[in-house]
Amino acid sequence: AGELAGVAQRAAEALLTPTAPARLGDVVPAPERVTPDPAADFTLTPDAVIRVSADPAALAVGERLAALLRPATGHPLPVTDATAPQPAGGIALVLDGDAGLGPEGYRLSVTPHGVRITADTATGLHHGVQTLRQLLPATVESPTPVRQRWVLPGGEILDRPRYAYRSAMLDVSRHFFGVADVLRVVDHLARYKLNHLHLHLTDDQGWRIAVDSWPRLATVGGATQVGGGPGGHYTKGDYRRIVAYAAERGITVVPEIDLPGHTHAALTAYGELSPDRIAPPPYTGTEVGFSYVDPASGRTYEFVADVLGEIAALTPGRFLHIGGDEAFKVKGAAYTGFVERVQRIVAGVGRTVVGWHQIAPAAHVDGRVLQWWGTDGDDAVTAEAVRRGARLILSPANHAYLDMKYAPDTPIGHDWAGLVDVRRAYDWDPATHLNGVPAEAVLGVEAPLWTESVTTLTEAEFMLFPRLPAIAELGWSARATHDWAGFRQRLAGHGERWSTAGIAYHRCPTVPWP
Ligand code: TNX
Repeated sequence: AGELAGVAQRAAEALLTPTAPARLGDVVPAPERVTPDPAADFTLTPDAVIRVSADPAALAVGERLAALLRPATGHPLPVTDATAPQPAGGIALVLDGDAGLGPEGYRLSVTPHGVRITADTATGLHHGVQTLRQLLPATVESPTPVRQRWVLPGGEILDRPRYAYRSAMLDVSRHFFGVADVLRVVDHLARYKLNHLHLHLTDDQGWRIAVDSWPRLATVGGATQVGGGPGGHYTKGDYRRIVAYAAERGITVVPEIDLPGHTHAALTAYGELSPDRIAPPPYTGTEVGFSYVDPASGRTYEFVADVLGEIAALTPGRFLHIGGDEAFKVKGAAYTGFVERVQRIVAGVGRTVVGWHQIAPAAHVDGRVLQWWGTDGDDAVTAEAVRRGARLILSPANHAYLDMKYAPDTPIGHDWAGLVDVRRAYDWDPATHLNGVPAEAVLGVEAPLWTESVTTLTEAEFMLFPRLPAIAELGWSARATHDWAGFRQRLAGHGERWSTAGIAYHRCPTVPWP
């Protein structure tokens, strides 16, 4: 009876108006090499099986692929390991350590007989799955079954990233975002093949991570936010959940403890860190640059070592971000001396330091990374730090800041770095953006979302879409693929995907949304 039902369903599907398949190159970020074969389209039928190399991480990718496809297709899509006989018409995820595609690359081939994704690593398979998802009709994003022929365009894609660091930042301090919201943001990053999530965990308005050795940081320092709402913080268990969920999707969490400025929330919890030793009342406004921990007090460095030690123990990734921005009241040698001491503490816990580019004047330490957020490509101090060995993450505020307004009438966001429409987000080159910085010094790109004016997940998504995919493409795609005319066409097709997935996005007038 099951078999008959399958036959009947296939007959019914054949009668459906076939939607034009996506074209093989219609993928964001643009793949390195696309070889279409119009004679080789494949239709995913109800009897399809997902066959995966017998490896736990690869099998987990297979299970997530099945979970992505089941709701809209209604197909059972059982996941089996590679020892099962190869069924006709299925999807194969093949782990091949000799594929030569690097730590994140993949090869995807579509023939009338099935889809095969090959990669050296489970992360590569995961990226290939994101491409596969985009090659199905937009209705695949539906949370409920859709009557539809699930056609994939035939041919082969070979794909690898341009940069090793591709990231977005979420400021959970100015407004707190709970674990469920953060996991959904992780899903958005995964969709566009980003591989880092920078969490801005502390600032003047809130301290968002539990620290056992200084418990009031979270309980007192986390109790409010911009505008005076209740705020909140992550328990260590919450944070571990975020780290694990991200890791399953090829994403490394980069935690930021912003020092020595942007520390008002910490001072409300521990007055002893303040230059006057008095704990101030909470701050719920949006000014910057007024607070600092006392760089002349030994207690401050005990605090930093305790906090960074606990954060490092929770964080498997190699990077710890120490902030360093806008510490206007800690000047000259007091500032560089503080940063150098904190850089040594980070090295002491076995991690690589990242800081906003204001830390450039401090001495070099092995591997250090500066995150450049300026708006003018002439920055002699940052270029000099690069000559001394620093590498760069590029987040130019006038291109990559997701809290900038799209247009004068955007209801939320800032405009101190100008308006950032999707074209402005897309039209720059990380390799040549900063004068005096060689292309090899660029580790990658990051799109930060500051949340002074962003209060809900829906508002965050409105600021992310469609600019996050633009920055993701700068990070992933070879420069040779860079082309605004082509990008706006490919991006346009994603509007329907986002709507179907319940994501409210900004309909930039420069993109031909359907
Ligand atoms: C500057 S960029 C800041 C943040 C603000 C942001 C608002 C940077 C490292 N610091 O504290 O939230 O501008 O756009």
